[in-house]
Parts: sequence; structure tokens; C-alpha cells
Amino acid sequence: MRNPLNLKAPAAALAASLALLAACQSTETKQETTATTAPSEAPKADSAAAPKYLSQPLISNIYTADPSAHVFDGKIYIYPSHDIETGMPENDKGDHFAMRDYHILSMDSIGGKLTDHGVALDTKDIPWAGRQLWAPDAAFKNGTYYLYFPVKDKQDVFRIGVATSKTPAGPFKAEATPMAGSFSIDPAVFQDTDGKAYMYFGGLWGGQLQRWQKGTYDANAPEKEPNGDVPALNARVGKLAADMKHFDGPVQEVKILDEAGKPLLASDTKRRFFEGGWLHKYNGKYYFSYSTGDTHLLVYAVSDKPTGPFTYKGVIMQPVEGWTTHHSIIEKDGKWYIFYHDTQLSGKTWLRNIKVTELKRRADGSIETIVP
Ligand code: FUB
Repeated sequence: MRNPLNLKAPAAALAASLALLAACQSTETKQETTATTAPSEAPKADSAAAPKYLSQPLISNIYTADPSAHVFDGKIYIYPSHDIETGMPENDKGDHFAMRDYHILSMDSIGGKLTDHGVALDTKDIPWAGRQLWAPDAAFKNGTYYLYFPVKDKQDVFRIGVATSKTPAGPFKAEATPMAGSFSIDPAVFQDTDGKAYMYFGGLWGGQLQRWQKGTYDANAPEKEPNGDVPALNARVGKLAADMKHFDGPVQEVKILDEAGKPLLASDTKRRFFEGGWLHKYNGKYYFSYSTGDTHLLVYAVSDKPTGPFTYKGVIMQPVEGWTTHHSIIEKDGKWYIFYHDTQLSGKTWLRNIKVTELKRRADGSIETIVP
């Protein structure tokens, strides 16, 4: 099952977290719609038994996940998935992640007031979309904001779309077709200091990456990736064209090597790529971080080039409560932060809540492991 941890947050945890939220956090909601889903479990007071969490949910009146954060115009904008309860049964394909729209969130600073800007894009307004609006990302260039989103097309194949807006909080208008040559899930766009932009994407199992091994979609491929001592399936990276809506040339594999320079193997499940890639640059080095999925870690690998190959370096975050997490990393006011999610508010793997904590490094640039 895609929820082996399936840890239910005890009522005491809810009591503690909601009380803390009420005391410490003011959340402003704009243009809120009936599509939002309020956490349904009423908290009961028993703080003595509350487990400890490193951070508290950034928003508690809707469920959010997969937070892609960016600093635009000096403000922090968060582009998360908007989790909802649809009653879909849980399975390894992730059918229970049946999200339909996006809400964009913003705050002036870490720890500041969070604003929910309401629905920025809905599946019904994406002409080619079928179902499951998964983890998005955003970019800004020449006065336009770009929202990149994975959604299954009407044939139930994940593709990546792009939508544009003149403001970072949207609303966004989707292009009529998916990006040519795109597939799978979890787009993450990195804009380098030389002006070039790259999209990293891909995810195993429900993310369908294993169905693209021959270069085209293979509907008969197994549900899961190859196993054993064969090279692991890797994320993909494509350079974006000047219009930010197309790939400029063919997409490539994001190769991840071990300390001996050999490709990570599929059997190396605590280090190999699973989903949720993110690229950031620190001191001239490129850090590709990602989720190991069924081993529940966030890990990273480093390269001198944005397209790799990357060398595996270590664990960024130990497992969260929930099946896995999905992250982004930004710098704000001289400090580095990691946005991630867990299931503190609901205890359900498909009803998640986003969080943020500081990312600390050692003098050599290596990242300290976070225990969430
Ligand atoms: O939110 C749906 C999927 O779950 C994302 O695309 C993955 O990264 C995982 O977080």
C-alpha cells in the first residue's frame, strides 16, 4: 500500500496543534470558495499525550501538500496541492489523491501572517485535463508568472501543463494543450543566474514514470519500477525555451551517482529517486533533492552543472508522519528554509498540511539532517 506508515494523528495532537495555531497564527483567506475542505476531526483536550512536531501547519482550514515556495517581489509565495476528501479508495496508483484545484498562499516573512488567495486554477478550466491535479510549481519571467501543473489527460496519462498570470497569486489561465514532450508528475522549475531555466519532473508508481522507459507511454508496463541490481529510473530535466512554455530540445535523465561514480541501483531504495524533485543552487553548486518514496526520506545529490550528473550526498529529512513528504527549498533574508508536508491535522495520507522549517548547512555546504 502507498501508506505503510498511515499514522493517525491522535486527537491530542490535533488539540495541541490547533490550540497553538489559534494562539500564534492569523490566517487570512481571500476569495474562499465552497471547494475548500475543513479538517473534520474535532480536537479533544489532552495535551500531555501530544507527540512533538518540529513545526506546526501553516494553514489549517484547508488541507494542503507539496509546497513549492518562491520569493517573488520580496514576498514568499507557496504553490501547494489542495488536498480534498473524495472517497476514492487508497491504492499504489494514488487514486485517492484526487485534487481538483489550487490555492496559492503568501506571506511576507517566515512566521508572518499567511494569506490564502483562493482558487487560482481549477481542473474544469484546463481544456485537456481529466483528473488529479497534483504537485505544481511556478516561475516568473519578463512580467509573467508561469504555473506548471501535472494532471491526467482524458486518457488517464499524466502530462504537465502551463498556465500564466500577471500576478503571482493568479488566477492563472491554462494553455490549450499540455507541454509537448512532457509526461509524469512533479514539475519543479529552476532559473539559473545566467537566465536559463530548467524543468525537473517525474515520479514513480502513480506518477507513471516507469511507463515511459521506451520513450512513449506503455499502458501495459508494470505499476511499479524495475527492481534489483539494475540502474534506478531517474527524474527528467528539460531546458525551457525562451517562452517558458516549451522544452528547448529533448529532455534528459537526471543521473544520480554513488560515491564511486556508479549510477544508483533500483534496489538502493533509501537513495534512489522516487518523486518530488527540487533544484537549488548554493555557493555555485547545484543541489538536486527528492523523495525516496517508499522509504520515506528526503535526500540530496550535488553537481557542478544544473543537468548533472549529481553525486548522492545524504539525507535532508527523516520520515514525516504520513506516507512521504514533498518539499521545496528557498532562501529568504539570508536564511534557507525547507517547506514540506505531513499529516498532523488529519492523520490521513491524502489530507496533508504544509509546514516550513529552517534548513541548516555545515561549513562545507553539506545539509544537516532534519528530524521532523
Ligand atoms: O500530491 C500528489 C503526489 O503525492 C505528489 O505529486 C507527490 O510528490 C506526492 O506528494
